[in-house]
Amino acid sequence: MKKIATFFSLFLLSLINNGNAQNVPLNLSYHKPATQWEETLPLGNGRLGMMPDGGIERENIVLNDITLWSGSQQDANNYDAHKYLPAIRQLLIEGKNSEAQALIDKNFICTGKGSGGRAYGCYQLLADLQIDYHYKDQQSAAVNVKKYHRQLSLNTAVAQCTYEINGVHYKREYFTSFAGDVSVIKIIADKPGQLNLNVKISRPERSSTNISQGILQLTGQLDNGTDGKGMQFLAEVKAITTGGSVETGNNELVIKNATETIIYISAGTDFKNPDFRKKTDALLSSAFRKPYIVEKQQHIAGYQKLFNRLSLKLGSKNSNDTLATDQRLVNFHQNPESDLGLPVLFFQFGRYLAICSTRVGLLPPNLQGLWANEIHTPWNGDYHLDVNVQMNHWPMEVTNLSELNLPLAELVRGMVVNGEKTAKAYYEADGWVAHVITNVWGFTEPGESASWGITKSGSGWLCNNLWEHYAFTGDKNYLRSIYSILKGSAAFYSSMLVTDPKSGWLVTSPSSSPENSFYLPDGKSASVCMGPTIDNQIIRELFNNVIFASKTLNMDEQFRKRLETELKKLPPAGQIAHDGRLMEWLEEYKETEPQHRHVSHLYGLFPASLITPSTTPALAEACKKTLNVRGDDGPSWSIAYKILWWARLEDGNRAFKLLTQLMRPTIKTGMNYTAGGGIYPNLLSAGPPFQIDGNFGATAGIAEMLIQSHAGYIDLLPAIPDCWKAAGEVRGLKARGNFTVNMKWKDGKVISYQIFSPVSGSVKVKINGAIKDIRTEKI
Ligand code: FUC
Repeated sequence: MKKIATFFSLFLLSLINNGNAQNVPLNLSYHKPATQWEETLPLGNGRLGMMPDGGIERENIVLNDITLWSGSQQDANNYDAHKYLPAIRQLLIEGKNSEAQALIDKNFICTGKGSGGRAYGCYQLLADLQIDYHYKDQQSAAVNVKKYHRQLSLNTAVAQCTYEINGVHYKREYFTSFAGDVSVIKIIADKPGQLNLNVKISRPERSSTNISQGILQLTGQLDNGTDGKGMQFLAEVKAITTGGSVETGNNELVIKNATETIIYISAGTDFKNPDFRKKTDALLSSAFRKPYIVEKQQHIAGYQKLFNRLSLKLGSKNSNDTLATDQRLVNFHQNPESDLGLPVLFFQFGRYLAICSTRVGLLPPNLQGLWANEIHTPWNGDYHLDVNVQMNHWPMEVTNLSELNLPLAELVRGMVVNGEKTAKAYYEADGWVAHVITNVWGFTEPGESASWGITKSGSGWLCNNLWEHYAFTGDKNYLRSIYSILKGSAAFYSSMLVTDPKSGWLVTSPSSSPENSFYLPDGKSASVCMGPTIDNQIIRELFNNVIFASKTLNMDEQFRKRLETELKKLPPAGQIAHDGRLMEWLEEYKETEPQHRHVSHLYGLFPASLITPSTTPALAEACKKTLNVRGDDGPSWSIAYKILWWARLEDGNRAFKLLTQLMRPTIKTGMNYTAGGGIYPNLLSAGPPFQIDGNFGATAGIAEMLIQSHAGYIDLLPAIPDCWKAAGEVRGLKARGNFTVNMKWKDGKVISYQIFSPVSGSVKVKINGAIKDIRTEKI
């Protein structure tokens, strides 16, 4: 009976999978094992990550758990800071920015060491799993490897590695299960008794391993920054075999003469999960009781529920997909128009990474998603609030992964209590604020250096992400649930704005334009200023959103009126400098680094829609000039942002040029702030080092070339480059207002389309240059 039920459920699953099948196979493939971490294949199920290198004699597999953070909750607010606020503001009014900056460094930053402190913590790798493979004749094995192939299927979220040695075919299959919440590795030989291997687990520090009842365990506790007793973690490894045996050796599993083995890895931490040991045990034991094929099918079905919502095809055939991916990257770099399949793969890889690096109820993707191979992940692997974590979420709505925005909303909700303390301590202000960085512990204080740490658009910018989920879904219950967060953020800005004596506008003070600096008339340089353009734009957008929300939810009339009055006194969405560029600051300062990677004052163009070519053409022109002077280089995230801006400026060819710039092959890992970017052989994006925002930003950028919906209508193919015009098809893009869009095009013209909505009605759509009222189809 049980067998029949299993068969039936497999049959049903196969029907579902086929029903949604993506017609294009989407594979990352390679003809050799990875030689550096940036060539390994990222697998993840929103919590657990695994990156196998496919080694033939020794394989290293980096394991991750997205919750594994050192540090702890701390109060780094300087409660005396507000006493210095009047003096800092006065210095800024007098044009003494560098003196104001010095005073901030002395009295107006966080207490302790900020992002460099043990309590702030960092995201870390969980462990390294090491598998040593022993072949009959080890020496000849190394030289007699044939038909080596390693791949990651984006259609199934399963990685594979196959090869042949001395007439034996070996196959490994890896996945981080979306069903059983464990990592699984199956290793098969096509001749009996050929598998001999040892499995070990380790991490560079703060852990111990042991074996109990055939289970290899790694346990430890990270530093919390105070008494050392921080987050606890556990990873368990168990192997089962067909034929042969599993023995336990010196802290290792020894598999002898097997034909097939399946390795299960279960892991957890005590982050909001005091019962983690029990849960880790339970996940492990239910995994190895389930037939492998069922686990795999359920995994694929769980993953495809999200992934299969969208398919994209450029051109009439997908060329070059039999080539190794690293070779494809090289070819694409030389001749970007020769492989229309690679941008599709790269686009879908961004969606894959989103699905794999976050899940509802858990954490948003950090600077590296959930993949880290070090104890000290670059920039602590944290959440940067001056573009990076926001960019990680830009593809979520438009590429039909809406619920993956919710973990960010929950992270933000968790920041509010400390953000209220920060608002009081520094500004004696209402509401809540976050500056430039946060972690899983709710850090909201200014950073440890005035030059970058005083930026205070972090909380307002996060509210844009929270808002977009509402704009795309129209979900009023969700709006109600985030209203107090938005209102608290608006209340902060509203109560801390000051009047700029020169212009009479209400502006922030002190603040900065993220990470950038300028020359003062006396030749000195400074970062700290009043009313940088990004603050003005963020506050304008936030106030408008809160006003709209309070009307929609029919509440808070008094507060709404206050914002309406203040809105009239805010600086405009942008000012144009004498050289025709958009001004980054209230004053026409000369920037110290004209090609700076941040172009924060174009926030109004994207993600906001305060500047558009049709409503504010002069400002849009000024944005173009700004971008031309800034240049097209930078870390991958900066290039990805430029794709989005050029897409909003409706220049598809320039957006495509930037995409090709972003997709330069690289293997560089040394930190570079200024130029370079690039894509590693495993398609992860480089700052360098690896930083995932470039992937997410590029996926959002490609979507923005195909569809836009910020100007009161849906625009089909607003910025399609010439080389994509011949033919294409996309199914499942989303537009604001909860519309789902399918379309086909030929020679740059939309030739068929369908717009779906949960309610029947009509919507304005710009098709081939004309805006029409289109009846929607009911989902
Ligand atoms: C921002 C950027 C850097 C880097 C860091 C993680 O501060 O300016 O380039 O991406 O975040």
